Amino acid sequence: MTKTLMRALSLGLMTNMGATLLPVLVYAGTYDLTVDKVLIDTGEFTKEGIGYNGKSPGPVLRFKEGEEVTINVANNLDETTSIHWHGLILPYQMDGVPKISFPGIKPGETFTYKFPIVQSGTHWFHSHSEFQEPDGAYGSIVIEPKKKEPFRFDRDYVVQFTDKHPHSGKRIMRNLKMAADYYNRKQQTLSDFFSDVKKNGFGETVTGRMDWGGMRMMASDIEDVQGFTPLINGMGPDQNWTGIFTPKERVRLRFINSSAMTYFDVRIPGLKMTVVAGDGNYVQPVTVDELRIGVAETYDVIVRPKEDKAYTIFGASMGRTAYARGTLAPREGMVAAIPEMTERPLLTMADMGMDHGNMVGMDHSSMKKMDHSNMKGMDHSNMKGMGSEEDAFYAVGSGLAPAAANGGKFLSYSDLKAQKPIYEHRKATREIELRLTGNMERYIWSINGVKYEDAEPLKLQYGERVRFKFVNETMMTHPMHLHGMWSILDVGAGKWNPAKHTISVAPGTTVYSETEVDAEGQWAFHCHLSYHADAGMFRKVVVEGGPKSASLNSSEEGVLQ
Ligand SMILES: [Cu+2]
Repeated sequence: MTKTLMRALSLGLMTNMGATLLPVLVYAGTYDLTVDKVLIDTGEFTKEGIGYNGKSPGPVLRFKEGEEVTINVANNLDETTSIHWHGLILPYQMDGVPKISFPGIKPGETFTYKFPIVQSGTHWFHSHSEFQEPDGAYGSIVIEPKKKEPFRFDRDYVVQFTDKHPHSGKRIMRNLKMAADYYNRKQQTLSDFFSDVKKNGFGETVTGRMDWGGMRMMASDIEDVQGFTPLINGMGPDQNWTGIFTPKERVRLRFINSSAMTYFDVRIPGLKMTVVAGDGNYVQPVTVDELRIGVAETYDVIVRPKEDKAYTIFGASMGRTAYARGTLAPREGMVAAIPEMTERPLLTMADMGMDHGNMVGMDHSSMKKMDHSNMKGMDHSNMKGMGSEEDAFYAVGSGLAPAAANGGKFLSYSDLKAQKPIYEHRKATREIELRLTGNMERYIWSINGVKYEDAEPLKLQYGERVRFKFVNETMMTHPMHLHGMWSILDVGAGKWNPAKHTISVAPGTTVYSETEVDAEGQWAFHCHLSYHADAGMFRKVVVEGGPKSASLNSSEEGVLQ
């Protein structure tokens, strides 16, 4: 593959405590990527897309913690491109967001990224220009740690999920703007209506329908872009990506969700998965039967297949309109049964924010200002709660609350505890409220009711610890991604709260994360659903007052992506 043209050990200089200059060895690697028009074949359809080094997904970039990387990115497209290194901590000029970090890479141009690798784990990279990412411009990153990993494994596979759509990203956005339900085929039908009447009675069903209409949403509106084929490492369900193992080996799977819009519920029937890392950071191991991976998140799991047989890696989309399928097998060509998808979830009144029993951070003070006047007579008692135990990161009674297909353990954010906290625990210096807002009918997505073009940058002070309060006032789940700095998710574990780069906020919930503002410059902060980000659920963040901030120009505004 492409990975390394030249790797060299170069000589660097480092000051040691006694002010003597001592030479130290610095590992430096040079990598070359081309950005190309490529052909994508999902097994169900073929389309033109965008990839790296002639393929989508692009290569797995393998770095070492402590390495100085030089990455030459040559743009062979006839439009501007960029690469954002998702989850990597680096100087903002290397972060790859056009108009925020740098001007972008023009057609025919080569841009050289150069930065130190200061972390380890599973990450990925993607274009931050236009709709190149949904069109296929992504790859994965595996960083080998300096120290021994805190768990054992014999094999190691990247398992990168994507949602390939026959339409180009541009066309999808045009269609969504024209009719927000353009791709939502699983709307409740008339026969659903009659079966609801049978179950719940006429009055309640009609009231329910009217409320849904008033919200401009359908109860089945969980995936606003349907009609895609889920891929694992670029392969559709029939193409069946396969990872080989020898029975009793410990296999590390690096799940990455590089989808434009799709959450996946991932399980491997017959195997338990031990989650050992989330978003590239080690967590205290937790063994589960199934997990939900939000768009842009990564999870590392260890599985131990003991039998000489094949196992299916099964990723059902959250709205159950499609599934990803791959295989773990002792030999090529072996297959296991493909399980049925569990029932498609329906949103409930709880997902509209009607339920008040919730809230992870225990702050009830700012429940959404919703108009409850038309809710009179609603009976909340028969709300469908799918999970057996409550997951604090879903509204009580939420139709989206996950449950393992085998009745076992489903991973919750509450299970994620840092293995070793990155920062000392301290009280946040201030709180910033970010209401996730939208108008589904016009396909406008925004933060605090203001879309990106109309918003002032969010200003943070270098050295402060900010507590973000995400209040989801929409009926969709939004994976919020802050660039350049960690988002320490408040799972109620104090100093053991896990550091993530992407925080999924379910409908009707309030979720808190804290950020140690330790990276000066200009950064992007946005929903990672491609079409929500483009529609305006996006902010520029400016970190002021850092050691080098005098040279920053925070006045340049730009429209995203
Ligand atoms: Cu969103």
